[in-house]
Amino acid sequence: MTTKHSHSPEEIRRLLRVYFIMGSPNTVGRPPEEVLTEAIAGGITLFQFREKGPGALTGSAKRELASRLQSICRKAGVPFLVNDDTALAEELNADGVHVGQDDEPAGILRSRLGADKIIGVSAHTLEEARQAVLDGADYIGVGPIYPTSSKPDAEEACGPQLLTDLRSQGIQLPIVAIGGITCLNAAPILAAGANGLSVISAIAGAPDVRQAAADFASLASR
Ligand code: TZP
Ligand code: ICP
Ligand code: MG
Repeated sequence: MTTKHSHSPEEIRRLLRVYFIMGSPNTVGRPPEEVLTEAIAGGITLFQFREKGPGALTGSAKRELASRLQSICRKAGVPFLVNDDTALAEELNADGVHVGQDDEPAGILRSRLGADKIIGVSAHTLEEARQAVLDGADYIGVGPIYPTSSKPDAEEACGPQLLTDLRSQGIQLPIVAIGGITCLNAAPILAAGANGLSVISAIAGAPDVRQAAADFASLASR
């Protein structure tokens, strides 16, 4: 059997603990560079550039923002992933990508990007989770756990129960939970078997971004 990924599951589980996702539509009037810098100071472990939604940048403006955010991550030693736009990820030599079920299949991405890139896939069912394992994904993103307003086309909230189910049916791949997560509702998610918390609005929209990230970091490293 060939090794499909070079990051160990232990390393991936550690990176998933506080997985911050952001694009310019998520920062409520503040420069994304500033918000990312504060989130890093608070202790985020992984970053995903997701430039989607009302007013999202495209073309060179998107690429330039991505490149600035990538530099901020690189200086801090926080891996930089790109959502969906695998061409942009390749152009920037990003640390990895996160794709949904309607995007390029993870198995094809794995062959193209190589073993050392981090590949994450959204999964909503046991079957999708099993396929992600076969495709050589490093982790799956499971959700929305709770209702969210950050993704208008999100599926119905699944609750922490889906995490319990995936674990009890033998899925051992690192899992990050997503969707409507706050510090107040995160405990049952971790108890149900998620390795980390993926968050947009509870960090990007927080009155004190650094403190919000730090609060998640202390929850997730327990
Ligand atoms: N995928 C499922 S829910 C979601 C995405 C991208 C949005 C998560 O955002 P928030 O603000 O943390 O609920
Ligand atoms: N999970 C993660 C980690 N990122 C996403 N963009 C998503 C699900 C939809
Ligand atoms: Mg997608």
